[in-house]
Amino acid sequence: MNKTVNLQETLTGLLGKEIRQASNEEIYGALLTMVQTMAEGRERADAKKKLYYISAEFLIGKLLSNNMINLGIYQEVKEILEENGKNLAEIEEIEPEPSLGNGGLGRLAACFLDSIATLGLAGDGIGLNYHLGLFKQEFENRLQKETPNPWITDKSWLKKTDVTYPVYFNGLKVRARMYDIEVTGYDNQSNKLHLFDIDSVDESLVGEGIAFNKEDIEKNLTLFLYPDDADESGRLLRIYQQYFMVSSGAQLILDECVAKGCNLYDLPDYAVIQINDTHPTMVIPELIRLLVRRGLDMDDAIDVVSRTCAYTNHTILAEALEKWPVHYLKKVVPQLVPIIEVLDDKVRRRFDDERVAIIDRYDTVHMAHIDIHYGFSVNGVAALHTEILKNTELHPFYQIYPEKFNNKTNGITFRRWLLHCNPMLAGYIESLIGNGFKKDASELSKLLAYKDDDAVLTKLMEIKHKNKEALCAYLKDTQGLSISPDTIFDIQVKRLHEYKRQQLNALYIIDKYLEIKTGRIPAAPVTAIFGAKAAPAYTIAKDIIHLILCLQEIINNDPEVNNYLRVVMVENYNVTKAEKLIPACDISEQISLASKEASGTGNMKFMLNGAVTLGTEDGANVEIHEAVGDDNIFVFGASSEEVIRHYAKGDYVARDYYENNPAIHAAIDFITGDAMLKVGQKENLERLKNELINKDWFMTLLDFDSYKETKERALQAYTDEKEWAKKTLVNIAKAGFFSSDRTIEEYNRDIWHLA
Ligand code: 26Q
Repeated sequence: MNKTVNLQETLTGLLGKEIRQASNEEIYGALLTMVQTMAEGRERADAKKKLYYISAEFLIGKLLSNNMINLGIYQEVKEILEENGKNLAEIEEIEPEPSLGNGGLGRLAACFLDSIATLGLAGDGIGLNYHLGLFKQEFENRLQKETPNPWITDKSWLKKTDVTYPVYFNGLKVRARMYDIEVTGYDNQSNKLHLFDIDSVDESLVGEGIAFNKEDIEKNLTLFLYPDDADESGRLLRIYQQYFMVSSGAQLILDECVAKGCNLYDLPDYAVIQINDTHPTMVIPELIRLLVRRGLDMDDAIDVVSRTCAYTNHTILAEALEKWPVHYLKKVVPQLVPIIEVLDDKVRRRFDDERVAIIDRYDTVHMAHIDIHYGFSVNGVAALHTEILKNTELHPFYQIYPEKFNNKTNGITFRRWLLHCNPMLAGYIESLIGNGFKKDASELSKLLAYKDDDAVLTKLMEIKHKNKEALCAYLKDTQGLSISPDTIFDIQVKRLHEYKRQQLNALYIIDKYLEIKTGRIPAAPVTAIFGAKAAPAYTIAKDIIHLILCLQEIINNDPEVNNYLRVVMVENYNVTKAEKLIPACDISEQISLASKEASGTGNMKFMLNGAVTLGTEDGANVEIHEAVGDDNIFVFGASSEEVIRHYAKGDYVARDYYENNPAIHAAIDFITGDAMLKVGQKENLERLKNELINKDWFMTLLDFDSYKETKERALQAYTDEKEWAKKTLVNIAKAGFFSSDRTIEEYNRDIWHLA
């Protein structure tokens, strides 16, 4: 690494003037150029075999500070700026956040790239360069409104390359161009994130909100991340995007392997392709097609590809499993259809079982089934999730290919989720146990030695309080909200989905509000904080946002209540906001219906920053529970077995709970009561109430009593400050397992086998 660079001189040279004289924008631009040059100048793993992590999403977050940390220049740059009267935090604000992902799956891909580079492995990302990314969320009349989120500015981390590939759709040829973003590992090498795009995309296509002409492919192909798939043209565009990504990616992979001397029969010795959920699944038939064109016979091509591709499953929600009608594929990528038919035919010859077919009797292609039959590895993302895949969701496949199934419990990069977002805590930890934990996260367990050290416990609570103060200032600044750092910060931030059950948290808040109104004061004052985007076409999810925003209005303005309870809904929750919220959290809400959250990764980020989990036995919560023990987590709710049994029997009836449980009855009735109708929309609130009583597919009411009782215990526990600080310490000390460095080492050991 280029440690000899004189940073001050370099910066002044790039600016063409003294730092003191430059604007923040100019300094941002100069820093970006300097960091990019340093990253490019770093070594790259030069191994025979390389991993390609192909994903429709890479939620990378802002890059400036993170890259400076990974290059080892953060502190020095910060000091140079300070000496010149400049503030790095203000300069960071200038950088737009690339919103190239929806949530967990995309953020996981970004953490993985960081760890792959940090571990010195040869591995690049392949994805799409969405110009407007995921929509930006604005609140208008307490409703979510979507607007475009342009992030590509003059000064950008994206580097345009000369690498281009032709991609053929039915009757339309486009030219894919590759853009690169440097991925800097921590104190190690740099890798690349390759993002494909076409030159003809036209941002002026966007009309009201995020509406655009979905049929003009040459202008809209990489305009947005996941256009609405509520209508057929949206679904077709999704297939265009996916094929564009995998066809460009497959051409890149073959080119790179051939350049290294690979004869195509040996592809698995040169490349391993990790398929991030089913969005890139078409890479399998596309590679087969390309290999056949280059002279392999079909059976050999299928064999080679099957030994190159591995698949990760991230969800067990039926509606999120991708299935495409054959006629859609015929319309967009007819060249793949005969190949998919061959793949289906081979399966049907081997197995007389409709459940494992690729093309079902309704002529629908099951994308995951392609991955499982024609990949060599299938992994889930947390222990419980993998067990559910093996025993329930993918059971027929597990019976056929038990050796393909394996678990890789998710992880997070500690560089971003501790060193960068919580420098005070990171610095304090270093003063106690040295800096080994930055490269070997398991060293965090050395903190356990301080479990009964009053001075350490006090200091941990002081740091938390400072982070809460910073969050208060930020929320005041950005949303004009007044909250107190002397209340418990209870935080639920994640995508809005019924299975994640933000509505359960909201019902609790209503219940608490009603209790306070009758004079029952909580053990400690609480600030309930939410952050969540809802898919634009997901009506009930948007109704839940409306409910929370109405509660924020009513409760925060009620002088009888607002000293004990306040509600905050953070606008446009994204990576940047997560970095401010997570270090300030006391109670981490991980309350999905057991069996539905594949893993969760926010749960790990909160734990690492010293929050205590209030959660169900779902996803990686189960492993967090095992790590910290019963005393350092608050667990509630029905088990995954119970939930799966209810679904099998169809015996959960929400209305019974509504009718027989007075607290539930009152909370639900409140949704359409006078106070709410004064500030909210009748149509939305009635629809939500009706959904909870008559459907409640994710069993909110089943867990209400248990949630309430457990949350009361958590609030009570907080009042014993020393005991709470101990829980905080144990959570941090036990977080080492959830480093993505550990996850990536396991992927490499069991699946990738890179040198
Ligand atoms: C599918 C079909 C049509 C349109 C959209 C989609 C679609 C898009 C995005 C389906 C799923 C996703 C994203 C899924 C996701 O983020 N899953 C999360 O992955 C995390 C990383 O493994 C887990 O921690 C979370 O538990 C899981 O919900």
